[in-house]
Amino acid sequence: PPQPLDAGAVLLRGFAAAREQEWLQAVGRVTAQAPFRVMTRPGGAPLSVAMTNCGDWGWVSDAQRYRYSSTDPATGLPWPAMPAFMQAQAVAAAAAAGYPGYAPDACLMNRYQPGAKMTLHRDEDEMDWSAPIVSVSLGLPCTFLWGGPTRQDPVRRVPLTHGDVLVWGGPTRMAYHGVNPLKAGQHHLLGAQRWNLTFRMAKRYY
Ligand code: MD5
Ligand code: FE
Repeated sequence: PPQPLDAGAVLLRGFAAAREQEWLQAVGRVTAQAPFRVMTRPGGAPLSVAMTNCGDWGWVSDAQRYRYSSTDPATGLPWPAMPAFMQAQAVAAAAAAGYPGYAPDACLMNRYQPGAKMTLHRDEDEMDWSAPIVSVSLGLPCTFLWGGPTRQDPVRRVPLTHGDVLVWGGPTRMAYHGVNPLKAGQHHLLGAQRWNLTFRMAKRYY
């Protein structure tokens, strides 16, 4: 049985590795329609991670605020549909972690190149904070930072590698978390990149 990382948070090591080619194909289909792009954060500085989305809702940032949008601000078109394979795999991971009935309506896709990082934050733009988040890591390894309910809580360093899937629910859903700057390297499938796909229930109630 999978090991809990913390109350309600389960790390499924290698869960996505067996079907890596299908993951790559699905991401490729989405990014052909909605390419990875660097968004601006409130205030005006660029994020270091390039992002895109698929599904009914996409997480976007601009100089004003963070929000979920049903359309891609770059084109005004709806985000690409969530590929059935990705949706089914996210539902299977949630079920394996003890969360049946998962129904993600949003997938934020993050592309890290060497040096890109994500500073400590909480995911709080979703309507229902009780719905879990499923996070799939592909490509280069990273050091994930796993904190607690406040920014001041001590942080654990968790190595994440190609194919790892993390399911965050329950009391730790609102924990502070981040990603250390990506180290240079070459992955046999993705080259000098790490992709993280983050499935969420942005609008629907769980
Ligand atoms: C990443 N992305 O590796 C991480 C993985 C993001 C983000 O943090 O917001 O795009 S998702 C890890 C995550 C999500 C939701 C809750 C918690 C962790 N958590 O409670 O620790 O690009
Ligand atoms: Fe996050």
